[in-house]
Amino acid sequence: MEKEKLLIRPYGDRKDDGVVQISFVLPVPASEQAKEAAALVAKKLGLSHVLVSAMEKAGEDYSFFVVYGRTHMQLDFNAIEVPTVIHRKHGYDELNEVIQRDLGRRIVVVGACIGTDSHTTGIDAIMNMKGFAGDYGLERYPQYRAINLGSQVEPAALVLRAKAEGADAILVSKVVTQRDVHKEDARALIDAAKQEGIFEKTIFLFGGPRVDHKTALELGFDAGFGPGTKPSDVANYIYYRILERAGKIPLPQETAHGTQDATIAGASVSPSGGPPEKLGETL
Ligand code: B12
Repeated sequence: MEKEKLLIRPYGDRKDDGVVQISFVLPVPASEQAKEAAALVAKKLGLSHVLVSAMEKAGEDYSFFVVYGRTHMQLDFNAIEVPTVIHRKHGYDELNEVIQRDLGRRIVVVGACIGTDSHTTGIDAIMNMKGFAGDYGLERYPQYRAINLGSQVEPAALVLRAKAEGADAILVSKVVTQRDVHKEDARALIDAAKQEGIFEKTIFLFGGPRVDHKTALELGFDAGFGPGTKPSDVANYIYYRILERAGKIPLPQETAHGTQDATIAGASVSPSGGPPEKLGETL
């Protein structure tokens, strides 16, 4: 069914005034000429009522600007569809119980922050015992065997370790995204997994502050997890993905593996416009 249009535009003071704030650096020293250049940048971006509200020196021969202006664009919010990771969710004890009941073994996961990226906090938040935001990490789950290789791990090395451990899932973290290095490394990992013959049978999770589910799917992963992800989301997702691959629960979306994914488009999950439904607390 065609959804009713919901036209929106940004606002700062009054609804629909179109006011936005942008900030950027210009490679010239701060001066009245530089300030005018900043205003021109905003106008060339299509803004009207431009106001340069701050100009600061940002190193030798560079200046930083904060500029206000009005945009006249609007968009139909209801026409936006974003693939979102949706999964059923059990509490900690219950998840351990259902894994034991349905799989009769521990789930093995191997994770790392790959490439030259030295940020360990993201992968640690998901895998380490302590976890994140009051949510236990995978190491804490008796039904998970979680092997965290840390940071600066070559994609091929992560794949080889996962293969040696017979991992159900590979957890990849990328925090640095300069020059799209996160995508480059993610592709290298998927290529290595294909070469080692474990692509089809392994679940691939991609996470990081600038990672989203859509990008992860495009790169050949099963799912993408961004900022605020809790380890319990990951623990539940992997369990359901294993069941699904075993044909135990039918779910709607195709993945790079040609199997159904535990993911559905957020927009169609929640036609009421409310938050996506987390299905039942119990099976
Ligand atoms: C702490 C930090 C560092 C520490 C890292 C310490 C450590 N042990 O990790 C140090 C000081 C070492 C560092 C170094 C650098 N940093 Co730094 N760093 C940060 C900082 C301040 C916080 C990052 C953080 O800890 N976040 C907290 C964690 C918990 O959040 P998260 O990573 O998003 O993880 C969550 C989700 O994304 C998700 N998730 C993440 N991974 C995964 C994986 C899976 C499988 C799943 C399911 C989920 C998941 O779950 C997590 C929990 O919800 C950020 C800026 C910021 N405020 O974000 C810059 C930042 C990330 N750093 C940055 C940069 C550029 C660097 C350096 C390259 C700087 C330099 N020129 O040397 C170096 C890295 C060098 C290298 N070889 O990698 C940039 C990255 C820019 C970009 N887009 O590429 C940032 C954004 C700062 C900035 N604004 O410029 N950094």
